[in-house]
Amino acid sequence: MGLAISTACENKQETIPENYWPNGGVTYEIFVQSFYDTNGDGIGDINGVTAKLDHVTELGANAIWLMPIMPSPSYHKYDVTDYKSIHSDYGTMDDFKKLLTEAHKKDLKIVIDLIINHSSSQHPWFIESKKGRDNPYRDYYVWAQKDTIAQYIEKKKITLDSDNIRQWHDPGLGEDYYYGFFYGGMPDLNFDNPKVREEIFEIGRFWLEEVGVDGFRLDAAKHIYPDERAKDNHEFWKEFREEMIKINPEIYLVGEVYDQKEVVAPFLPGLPALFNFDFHYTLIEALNEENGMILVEKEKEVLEYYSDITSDFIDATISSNHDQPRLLNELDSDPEKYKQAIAILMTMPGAPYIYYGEEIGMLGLKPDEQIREPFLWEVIEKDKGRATWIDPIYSTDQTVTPLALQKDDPSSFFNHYKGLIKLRNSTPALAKGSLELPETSYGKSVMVFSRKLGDQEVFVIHNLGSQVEEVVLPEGANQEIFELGNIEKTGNKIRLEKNSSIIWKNY
Ligand SMILES: [Ca+2]
Repeated sequence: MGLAISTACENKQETIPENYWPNGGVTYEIFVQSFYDTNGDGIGDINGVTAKLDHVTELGANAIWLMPIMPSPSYHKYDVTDYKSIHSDYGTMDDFKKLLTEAHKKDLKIVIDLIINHSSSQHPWFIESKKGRDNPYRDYYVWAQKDTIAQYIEKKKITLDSDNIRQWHDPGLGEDYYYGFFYGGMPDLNFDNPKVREEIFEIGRFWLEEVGVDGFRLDAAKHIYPDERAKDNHEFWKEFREEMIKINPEIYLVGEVYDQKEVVAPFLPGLPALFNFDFHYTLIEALNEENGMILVEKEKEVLEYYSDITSDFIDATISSNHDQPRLLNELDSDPEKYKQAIAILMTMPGAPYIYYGEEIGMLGLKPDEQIREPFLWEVIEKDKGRATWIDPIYSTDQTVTPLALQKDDPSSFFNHYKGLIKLRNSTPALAKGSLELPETSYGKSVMVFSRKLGDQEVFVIHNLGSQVEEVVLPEGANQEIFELGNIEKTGNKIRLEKNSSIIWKNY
């Protein structure tokens, strides 16, 4: 034991550890449609992502998650009509392959959204399936006779991630209804059919092997089978992972299981990374209720709960995403709370996700289109690539400072994000360390924890409140590495004003 410690001391790590991503790295989520338009049609495109890779590397992210890029009749593209090509609004497969090449040159990974729970009702499979009971594609979807599902047709309960009350839909062609969890335009695929499973595995192989993506974000992963068949869901994803590992042993799979940790955790053996929605909601609650320890305690609980199932997991923390109101709106549009929220995200365990536009403080509230507004690269007169497919309501030049201007302002959101990500990337204990809770108690609005990796320890204190808090310098805190807001230090006494934060390391 003594030997191990002294060896570690001699090799003090100050750089990013090997295999850093995806375990502790930062992923940047892009809605291509609103990102950067290169051909002047008003719609962001794949070439626009390629053109702006330097933005992602400057920010310090290690990977990009692209929201759906496949052909689809909807602007959001979560209902696919062709699983093996690129939406023509976004460009071509060649454009996409070029993006992969350029991203990989910059050591950026590319993860794409894969939507397999359902297809579009305009997918050729469904068009065939609707034709009748004898059609070879009939069993690609879930059909039932009206009489056998009578009690479900009138059901009234909605779930967390669908406003849809009735999951059975009448195609208007006779007695049979089809199942579509989200709505009638998204019929659920029938995973009891081995042919469907093989089609899906084949789609995965195509993107991994022939195209060369680094992984998938699996949409609606909880709904492959209905809720009462949870075990079948878990087993399906294990099988999917096994099939994908055959092509790329380092494949990254991150799943969307929109639920509490008890429901989320059993998916880990199949989906080693899962979004931590508890983190998102608790982060907002902690800041708005000025409750210092609620997030630390919740996160500790989640990590312990996950660890009981497997040690092989990635906690994909999120501060917001394309389905949530913009984070700044959730925090009363208070820039100090917002900056602290990011300081918290970047100092807590996990592999954080940043939703595009967050780094410049974009705004947005439901409906969903308005939380997916065009990125502001430059002041509008000079912004060559600004998307115009939608009129922004919340993120305009009057409310959001475009990126180009923020770059020159040391106190901008962009430089705040950039500074924190850099700190995280250069401090291994912050990226991959354990989460240690304090033994003593502090004021209600004080968040205190430390992160340990090997012999490195990082001490973090945030005052989430609007009132001044005083704390004592933690033992072992030798070198200050970050400060946010107004802080006064007198000897070992630290005085933290509203939404201020301070971080030290032991060496
Ligand atoms: Ca375009």
